[in-house]
Order: sequence, then C-alpha cells, then structure tokens
Amino acid sequence: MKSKHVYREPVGDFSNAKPLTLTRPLLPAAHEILPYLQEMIESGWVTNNGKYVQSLERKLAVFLGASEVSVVTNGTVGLDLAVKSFVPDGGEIITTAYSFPATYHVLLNNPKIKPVFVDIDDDYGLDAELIEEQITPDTRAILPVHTYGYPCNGGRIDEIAKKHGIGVIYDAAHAFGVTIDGKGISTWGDLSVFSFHATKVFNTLEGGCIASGADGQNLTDTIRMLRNFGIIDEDNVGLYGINGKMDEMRAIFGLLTLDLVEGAIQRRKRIVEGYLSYFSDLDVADVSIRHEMYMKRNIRLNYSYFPILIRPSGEFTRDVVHGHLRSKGIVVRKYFYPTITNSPLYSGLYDPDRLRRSHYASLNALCLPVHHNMTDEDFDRVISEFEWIYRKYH
Ligand code: T4K
Repeated sequence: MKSKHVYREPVGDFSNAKPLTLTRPLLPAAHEILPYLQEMIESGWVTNNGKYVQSLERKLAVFLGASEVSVVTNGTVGLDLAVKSFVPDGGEIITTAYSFPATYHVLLNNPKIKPVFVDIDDDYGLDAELIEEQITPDTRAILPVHTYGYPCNGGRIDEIAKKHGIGVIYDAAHAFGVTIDGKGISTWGDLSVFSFHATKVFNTLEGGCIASGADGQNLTDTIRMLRNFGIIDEDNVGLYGINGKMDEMRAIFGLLTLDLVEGAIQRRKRIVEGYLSYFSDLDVADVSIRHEMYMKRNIRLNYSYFPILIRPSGEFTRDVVHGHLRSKGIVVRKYFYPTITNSPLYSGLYDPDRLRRSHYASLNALCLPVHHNMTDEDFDRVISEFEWIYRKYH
C-alpha cells in the first residue's frame, strides 16, 4: 500500500535541545511533601503498616474499584507474592513470552512453578484463543499482561479460567487507571498486580500493589502475612515470607501523587492523539486501528506507553529508527527486547515459531516518549526526527 503521507517540514532547530526522556516521574511539589515528612519524623513511625500506608491502601481501593488493595515494595515482589499466595503448591502457569523480564522471572525463579508460554494477539496481550490447548491437569493459573496499558482479552480469559477451575493473576504493571465500561481493570480475574515504579503513570518512586478482583478469593490476609516475612503471629511463621513492605515516605508520595493522576492521563492522551494523527497516514507503522477498537469497546486507556510496530522495508528497520532518535537525544525504548525468544540464555528452550507474534513484536516494536511533562515542542521534535529518518529510506 502506498502511503498518503505528505512530507512535513521540520518545525524547528532542535540541535541544542536537552535529552528527551521516554517518560518522567509524576511528582508532587516539594513544599506539599514537607509537612507530611515532618509529621512522620515527629511520630517516629516510618514503616511496618503505618498510617500513611493504610490510608493509601484505602484510597487505592476506591480509585481502582478493587475490593482490597495491599501495597508492596515494588511490582516484581507483588507478582511474586500474588503467585505464592494463589498457587502455594506450585504447578503450571500459562503466561506471555512478550513482557518485561519481571513477569517471566517471577515464574522461572520459583522452583515449584512451570511457566507455559503462549503467543500474543494483535493487541500485544496473551492470545485467549490459544490458551485452552495448553491447559493440562497441572495448570493452576493464567498470568496475562495488560501490555503497554492495553487491556488484554480479559473477559474471555476469565471465562476460560472459570470453565477449567483455575485462577487468573493479571500483570497490570502498565494499566493503572485503565477502566472498562467505567469499572477499574482490576475487577477482572482474581488478583491484579500494579507497578508504582517512577516510570509508571502513577508512582511511589518504587512500589506496587496487589488488588483483589470481584471474582477473587480474599487473599489479602495471606498477602499481608507474606509481605511481612511470613509472620503469622509471635509464635508462627508461614512459608515463603519476604520483606515486601512499603514505607511511610513512599506512601506519602503516593497519597499526594494520586491527586495528580487524572491530569497526567489527559496530557498523555493529547500527546498520543498527536502521534496517532501523524502515524495513521504512514504506511510503515501499525498503530491506529487498536485505538479505535478500544474506543468502541468503551475502554479508557491510560496512555502509559506509545508503541509503534515498524514494518521493516529494506534498510528501514526498528533498530535504524531507534539508533537515529537516540543519536538525537530522544530516548526511545525497544520494549520488549530481548524477550524469551531472543534472549541468548533462553534461546534453545522456546520455539520462536510457536511464539511467532511475540518474536515479531520484540524485533519491531518501539516505544516513543510520552509523559505529562512533554511539551508541544518536544512532540514536534520526535516527529521531525522520525520524519527525517523515514525520508532517508523512502
Ligand atoms: N511487569 C511488567 C509488565 C513491567 O513492565 C514491570 C516493570 C514489572 C512487571 C515490574 O514492576 P517493578 O518491579 O519495576 O515495579 C523500567 C522500569 O524500571 C520498570 O518498572 C518497568 N516495568 C519497565 C518497563 O521500565 P527501564 O530500565 O527500562 O527504565 P529506565 O531507567 O531506562 O527509564 C526509562 C525512562 O524513564 C528513561 O527515559 C528515563 C526516565 N526516568 C527514569 C527514572 C527511573 C526518569 O525520568 N526518572 C527516573 O527516576 O525499566
């Protein structure tokens, strides 16, 4: 197909521009934090289920529409605790090969768990139609990822899990604030794990939470026990405990940042709309169809990432675009490369043919900068440099 694209002149001279980061942490003003820090210091209570942690958990439950929320020290520990609380005796867990290493390392690091990798669909999520053929008597749960904040086919995945009497733990690291028909995404499945890393739409510097879904068993007591070294009471300790707690200072950051999230999502949305209008005319990258589909399904996105899937043509490849933008101080990331099919450590173990779409995406996806602090000039700079490299090869 020939591009309808019309050449767009660079809109400025960016030769002296500062590096443009992929994202920026959403942070409260220092003067807003100080009174809370002073109060925390005077109280002498700085961690171990303090009042700010409890307050953050209550507010997050409302914001996310979850029945219970347990905050943890980061999303990776959250995934680990979710798996250990839900599947204490081990077994097979069906998951995606296309994700950040945290997702599959939590499974591979657990000697009782055997991960079973299934390919992705067009929306970068676990392909629901390929799940059933991998279910065996040893399957205990499905671990899908809402990759880039695009909800995977959760309704269908929940249906399959119910039919087979197994659980669903969603890796919702990217999906904070995403809603479906006005309901928070953590209403799907048994548990959803969010990351509150500095690079996420909502952050507590480092952090995360486990939210219980509408269908979920109430695992909150177990999760809170496990995140506190597995201590049940003074005389009893449970298996698998770890120090997964969040401290009071990060909870304070979280409480203040929560008020800023909606505004940040709106700003991200504007940037993404700009990208969509540029890329929809270009025949080199897939982007726009998915966004229209989400609008039709009444899904509110959080615009946490803006991935484009570059169709390689001749010498025009994802890596060439990546190299050019990076050389111009624009931080783009090859999320998710390497992944299980192209990481040398795992290469002989998983068949790239069975994970064909995951493999293709890992070779061709590129995430462009998007964040609440991005200016219109920053946006123009990304487009101008993309345009330059596109023109060089077309
Ligand atoms: N599941 C999934 C699907 C995940 O993607 C992740 C994490 C997890 C689970 C585990 O959650 P956590 O345990 O992390 O809570 C980042 C994050 O460290 C990681 O949280 C995230 N996913 C992953 C996708 O991205 P890097 O190493 O690629 O980030 P980095 O340091 O290159 O930063 C990216 C951009 O952000 C740069 O342009 C710089 C900017 N930045 C970064 C930091 C840390 C800032 O401007 N300020 C900052 O403080 O991993």
